Amino acid sequence: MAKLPRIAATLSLVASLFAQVDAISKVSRSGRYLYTDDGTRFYIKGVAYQPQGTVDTNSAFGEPSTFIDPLADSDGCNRDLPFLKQLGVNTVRVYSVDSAQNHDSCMSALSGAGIYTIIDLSLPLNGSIDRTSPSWSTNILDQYLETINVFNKYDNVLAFNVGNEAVISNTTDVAPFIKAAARDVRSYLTSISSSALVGYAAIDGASNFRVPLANFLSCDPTNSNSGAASIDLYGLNNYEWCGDSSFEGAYTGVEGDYSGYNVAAYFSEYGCITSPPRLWTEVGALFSTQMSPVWSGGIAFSYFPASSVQGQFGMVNISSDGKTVTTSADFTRLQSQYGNVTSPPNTPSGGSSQATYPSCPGQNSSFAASTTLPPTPNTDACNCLESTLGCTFKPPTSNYSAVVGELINTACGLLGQAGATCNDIAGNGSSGVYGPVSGCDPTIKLSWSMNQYYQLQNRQPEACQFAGNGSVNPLGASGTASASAAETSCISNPSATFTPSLPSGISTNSPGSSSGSSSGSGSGSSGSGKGNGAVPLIANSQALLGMLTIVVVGVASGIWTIS
Ligand SMILES: *[C@@H]1O[C@H](CO)[C@@H](O)[C@H](O)[C@H]1NC(C)=O
Ligand SMILES: *[C@@H]1O[C@H](CO)[C@@H](O)[C@H](O)[C@H]1NC(C)=O
Ligand SMILES: *[C@@H]1O[C@H](CO)[C@@H](O)[C@H](O)[C@H]1NC(C)=O
Ligand SMILES: *[C@@H]1O[C@H](CO)[C@@H](O)[C@H](O)[C@H]1NC(C)=O
Ligand SMILES: *[C@@H]1O[C@H](CO)[C@@H](O)[C@H](O)[C@H]1NC(C)=O
Ligand SMILES: *[C@@H]1O[C@H](CO)[C@@H](O)[C@H](O)[C@H]1NC(C)=O
Ligand SMILES: *[C@@H]1O[C@H](CO)[C@@H](O)[C@H](O)[C@H]1NC(C)=O
Ligand SMILES: CC(=O)N[C@H]1CO[C@H](CO)[C@@H](O)[C@@H]1O
Repeated sequence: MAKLPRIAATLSLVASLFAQVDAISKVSRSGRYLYTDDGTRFYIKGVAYQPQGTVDTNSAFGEPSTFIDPLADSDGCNRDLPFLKQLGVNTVRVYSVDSAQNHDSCMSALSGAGIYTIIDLSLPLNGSIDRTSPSWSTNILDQYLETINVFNKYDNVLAFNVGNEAVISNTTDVAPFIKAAARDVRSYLTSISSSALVGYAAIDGASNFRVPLANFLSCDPTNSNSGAASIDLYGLNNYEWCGDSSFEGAYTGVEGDYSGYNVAAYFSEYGCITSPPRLWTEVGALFSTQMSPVWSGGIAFSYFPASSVQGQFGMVNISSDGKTVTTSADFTRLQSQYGNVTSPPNTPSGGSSQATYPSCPGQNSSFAASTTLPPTPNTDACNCLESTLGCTFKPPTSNYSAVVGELINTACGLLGQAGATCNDIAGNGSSGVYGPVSGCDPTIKLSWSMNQYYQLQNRQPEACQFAGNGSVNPLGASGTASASAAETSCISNPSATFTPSLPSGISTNSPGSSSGSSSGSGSGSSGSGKGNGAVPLIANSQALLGMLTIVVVGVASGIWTIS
């Protein structure tokens, strides 16, 4: 983690918001542990803090299709703050935030109460790396950077998570996309002198994929002990301790699995509900010398009501007028347990841990991730390419997310019939092969595939119709050779990694209390045709029309999942 101080302007802004209280300490990682500025080990004593969105009933993991940003709801924060203080938490985890909203009030209130935030950068559906058809593309990168940009001015952001449960046992080929996201987010944070940690929250499961995944996310693919593509903070969503278990009964496995781990680790969710009542006796174990060599605390799930097929996880109810909080016995028991965590083990002392970044785990039948990562999504290169296309996607409505996948399916099917492929827009985290256009926005991938077909059909106007979704660009390339040359010219270094920057038009002076962020900012639609409706997707290069569902516009990976 960069040790650079936050910029002075940021400090003075935040300090002025609550000059009466001591500023919250910066937390940084040294090796596998977290420390506050005075060198004391920092443990996450946290609770998940997000009202549950509308659950997508098509989702195997109970993932929501909408979200409510709790950090943009100042009344809600004011209502909840006394209860968060009562619970004794020092951290809340928030699963999705809206970068177009103002978060000053909540963030200041939390900071004033000594409460850090762990912010997940993903959004439901189109705003996350899709585990069924992953890509690390400009639309997701831009969304992540916009959120970071908005939260960078606050002094109580502990970490930004680049994903939650995106990698499951049979989708370990998604891991390179997550690691690329961590690499680019880390690089961006360094460029803006942010000390926030880069995190990922992993699903629990068999150790034969869970452990290599953890090692993969914190390894150095270049074998030079570099942390450039490493996470800082590994989260495990762990529900193993049920009822009144014991360290021996619940946690010896995970303690052993991560005993040699090189970066900080915590339980990004915990709190089993299968043997009610929840006694929260795992808190005693988690903050003991048995667990402290590996773990730096955890996030109890969940403050707000949250239901899964397993049952109800919430600890409070909110009245229908949104004004009153009713706490449950669950809440009281967790409060009592957290209240007893007064001085968790303070070893090793600050600064004594050296960062090491081991080589990456090899591929085998239970772990498919290649150490060749996707390149940094390159907006300029993608926009350049788009301008050269002779046939492009012209969305008939602003709500085109549903049709993009279907149309890529159609276009790639036509290309397959014509003996061509969609390889250039595809990426494969198992082979480590990423097409030059694979990091572009889905709409540009679609335009690319429409144009390929149009060029192959000798630019007959009807080859660009796509039932009214295509539009001929008279200035575009004429001929397949010309199109190919234009692509090579625009995307001159298809495997480049670099420090990404905010999309143009986004101010680095993030929305302040007075500027009133307009709904047109943030991840809304922009002139370049990205934004609203962009969906992560992939095309199978060999598919033939009518034989396969080529494009999987799948359920977004783990925005909020309860395993
Ligand atoms: C992976 O497993 C899930 C269930 O755990 C299943 O729904 C999904 O279809 C599987 N995906 C693949 C690519 O096999
Ligand atoms: C694959 O390698 C990992 C270590 O990276 C190991 O934990 C796992 O058991 C291996 N899987 C198989 C099927 O051997
Ligand atoms: C919250 O509401 C649910 C559903 O009505 C109820 O089962 C539960 O007991 C309530 N909890 C509290 C703390 O009031
Ligand atoms: C907290 O500590 C007090 C004093 O040691 C003890 O009496 C109490 O049982 C503990 N509470 C829990 C929930 O462990
Ligand atoms: C967009 O279209 C999809 C599919 O046609 C539909 O499910 C969704 O509700 C629409 N969204 C809006 C905001 O109109
Ligand atoms: C990705 O590459 C692997 C290894 O080359 C291959 O087995 C797999 O079929 C490819 N996946 C797709 C979706 O093409
Ligand atoms: C665009 O493509 C979609 C999906 O194939 C199709 O339903 C629609 O009719 C097409 N045309 C227009 C004008 O939307
Ligand atoms: C990155 C992105 O495309 N985000 C969009 C996802 O969908 C929502 C709702 O339609 C839009 O508001 C976002 O801009």
